[in-house]
Amino acid sequence: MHIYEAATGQMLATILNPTPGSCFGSELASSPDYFAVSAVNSRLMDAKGRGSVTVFRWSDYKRAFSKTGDPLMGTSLAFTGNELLVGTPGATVKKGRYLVTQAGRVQRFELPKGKEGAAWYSPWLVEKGFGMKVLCDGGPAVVGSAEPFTWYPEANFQVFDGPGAAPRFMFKNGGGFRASDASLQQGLLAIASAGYVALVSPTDGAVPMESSFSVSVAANCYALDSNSNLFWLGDGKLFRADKADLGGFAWWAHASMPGSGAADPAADANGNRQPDLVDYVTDRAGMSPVSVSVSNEMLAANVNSAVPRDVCVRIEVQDFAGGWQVIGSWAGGLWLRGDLSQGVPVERTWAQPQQYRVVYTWLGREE
Ligand SMILES: [Ca+2]
Repeated sequence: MHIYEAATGQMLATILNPTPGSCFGSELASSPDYFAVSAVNSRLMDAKGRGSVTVFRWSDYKRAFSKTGDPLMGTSLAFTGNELLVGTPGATVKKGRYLVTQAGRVQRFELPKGKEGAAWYSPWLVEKGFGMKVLCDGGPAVVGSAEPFTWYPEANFQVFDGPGAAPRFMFKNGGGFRASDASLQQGLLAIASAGYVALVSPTDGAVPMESSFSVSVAANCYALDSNSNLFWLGDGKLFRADKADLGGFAWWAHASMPGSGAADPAADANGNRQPDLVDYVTDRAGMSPVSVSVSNEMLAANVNSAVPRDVCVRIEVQDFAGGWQVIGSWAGGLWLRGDLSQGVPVERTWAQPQQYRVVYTWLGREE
């Protein structure tokens, strides 16, 4: 394995394979102080032999510790704050008096010496694809389980909040879901399958985007840049979207929570310090998505077509008993009831001017 200076291309060091005959360098991971190199014995699920993982110090490229295990040990690697997570699909594990084959596991080794903590397993234990992916970007760790070698593949992703934590099931798609690749950046998990990419929040499982592509070109590449531009490749094209524009109200509210990195204080249109429908519509549609004018005898309203499609706009007027009556509603770019853009007659006296209000309703699923 060779180490290069990225800026100059100069080769800094060469590390020889400590276990000749193995695929040293099959997976890599790096933290500020350490880097890990795995030597998966074979990519085939019926592999014989041993896999291994070695951790080196960046300061002198010397070995910190090395671990050996099942053939596919080190198929995935990820550093957390003070641990290295090592995924081993198809691992054989001891459960009481029995040996369970094809369980899959994620081992946790503490830095710097490699003291082993309690491993993570699938809640179903026997799930040989468990550990195919291990991802961490500072928050909870995500373990991907995929069985891409079967004719009827299934994949799922589980979240582990910390040492000793039970898995929190997060994302699963239907049969045939291969999860050919996955990555975790800026608090968003991207999962690629053939012709399909999904973005998922590992915090609560909110899905801001699921895209499918018309042909079988894999959506196999995605990146988030520092300006929250999201890029993904699919259908032979490079797509770009602003992370803030993804998804409907559920995702917007999620992304606007403090600490998410996506909150914009200026987006609190109604000043109640909470992300809500009014803020959402204002943020997505512009400052004045609905304008209402009242003359002596007519009320007219114009709704900006940029109002999100998961929001229904209702215009209500107060009747003389003090109640509110819907006189027009608008959703998905259409007036559903009463075309207020043409103006409708309203009851109005000098003694009691008629009041109106604009009400937003979310058309999404309540959870
Ligand atoms: Ca608000």
